Amino acid sequence: MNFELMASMMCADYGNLEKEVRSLEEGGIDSFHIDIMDGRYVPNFAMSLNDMRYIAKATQKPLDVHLMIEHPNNRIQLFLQYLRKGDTVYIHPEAEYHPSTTLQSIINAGMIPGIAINPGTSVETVMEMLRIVKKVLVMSVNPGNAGQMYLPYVGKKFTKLLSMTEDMDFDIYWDGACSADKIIEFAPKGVKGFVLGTTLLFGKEQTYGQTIKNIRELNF
Ligand code: S6P
Ligand code: MG
Repeated sequence: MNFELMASMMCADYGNLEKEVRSLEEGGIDSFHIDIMDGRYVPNFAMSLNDMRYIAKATQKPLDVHLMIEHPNNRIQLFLQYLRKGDTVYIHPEAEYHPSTTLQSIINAGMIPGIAINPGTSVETVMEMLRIVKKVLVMSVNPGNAGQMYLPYVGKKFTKLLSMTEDMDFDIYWDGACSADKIIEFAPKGVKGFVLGTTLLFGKEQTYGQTIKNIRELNF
């Protein structure tokens, strides 16, 4: 089964960031998920511009930049200048007056445009944007922190979005409390990729390589 695995870098060991990047690459991760926070849109500061820059320099793998900041359009060029074609930038539509303008800036810079949908945000409110973006990051926890519980009511939203991907031409990605049983259930249904954090990848006894291999060998 073909699906992508992204490492949630806010969960990495910052005392050994270069080693973390290398181990994840060697372990077979597909891309690096970068959770940018401003302490306003979400009640936390996880990663910021320099963390993203450093990881962009440290790897040739794609970055998956998840902007949890107010009014991303005001600062979008700061981030885009350090990214490469093939990197993805997700914004939260509620954080912007004119999210389609911000998405257009991402497209114009050559990056892949995405939106992140909070657990409490309904598909209906972002419908038009589904025609603009290539990726939809469905949050299965409230944004701001790693290590939270999966919110079961989000399952129905995946089902709804999965029925729309072909007509509207976007792919669906999972962010938050991703466990093996979720991959087993949702990868065959068409969820294209999964952000791995403390639930499955970080802070475990086994190496990243062993965990990633086990996930790829899951029995569907
Ligand atoms: C949450 C953030 C996520 C987390 C990820 C961590 O605001 O967008 O990307 O880093 O959910 O994974 P876990 O398994 O600790 O929930
Ligand atoms: Mg995220």
